[in-house]
Amino acid sequence: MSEEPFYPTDDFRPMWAAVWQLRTRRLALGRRPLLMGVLNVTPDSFSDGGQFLEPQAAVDHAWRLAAEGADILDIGGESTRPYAQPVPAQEELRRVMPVLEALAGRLPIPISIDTYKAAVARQALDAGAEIINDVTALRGDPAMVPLAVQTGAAVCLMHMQGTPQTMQENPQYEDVVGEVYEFLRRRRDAALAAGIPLERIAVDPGIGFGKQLEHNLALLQNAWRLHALGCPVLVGPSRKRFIGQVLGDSEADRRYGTVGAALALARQGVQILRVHDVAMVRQALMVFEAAGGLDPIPLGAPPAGPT
Ligand code: HH2
Repeated sequence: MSEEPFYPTDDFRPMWAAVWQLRTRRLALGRRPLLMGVLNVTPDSFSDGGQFLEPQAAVDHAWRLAAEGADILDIGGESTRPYAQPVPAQEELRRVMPVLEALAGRLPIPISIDTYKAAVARQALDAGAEIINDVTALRGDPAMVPLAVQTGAAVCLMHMQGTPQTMQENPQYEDVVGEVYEFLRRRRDAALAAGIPLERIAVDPGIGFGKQLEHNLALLQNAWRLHALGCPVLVGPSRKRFIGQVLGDSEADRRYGTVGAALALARQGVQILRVHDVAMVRQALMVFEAAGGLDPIPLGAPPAGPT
């Protein structure tokens, strides 16, 4: 990693990814991040577990997220929170497929399937999903890479140290930003070598996946460095534990802290944010942009004030 102090400016933008090619459409990536709305059809997700297990409740929530301005809907049927138990593919399919079938072809925004199991991704793609959001970065199931190649699905490659069952048992790094960067570079190159084009690949540092507070903060502060991989950068800070740790209050309402993280990431040109609270984050980002929050900071001394 470069040691020079550096802050991204508009001069740096031309090398950042400007589109994410999905299976059947292209998402234009602009200055303000797109929002991936989270829909967990699980009994045990860390912040919304059990809320959308009933298919109709999940479908209603999907429409609500789209109405609030989500650009992508991410549907998951297995929690990957620390210590969550894996569920068999059949159970994951039983949770997500009725929801996907009710939404596909109707919901105007593209659907992403949050799974590391090829059997789940295959059926979701058949039903109309456009993106495979794989928290194992396509390492969890050998059938996932060929599936992505054959279907032309877009992929999100996320960094995780360990597995959800082990990842919070004292995760260690010498240089978390450098190591996560290298991991994503290797996974990007493996995807490219297998035949997944660069424009279909997004990368994600995996906030909370095998990371302590200092690691999460270093990754949030340095997310802009991932632009050098040439792929859209996606980050999921939403309602995560680091927020309570920063606040020194494990009971705090983490939605406010999510907004703070989202603004810091937007400032660094992160193209996609995965969030539960779409309306709240979207409104904050729109006002942040209008107030100049995405403009380069003018360098040099401030003009002399009145004497
Ligand atoms: N975080 C979670 C799940 N999937 N995918 C990506 N690409 N990036 C993330 O940061 C990410 C993710 C965990 O959050 P959530 O879905 O709310 O919880 P759970 O895994 O308990 O369902």
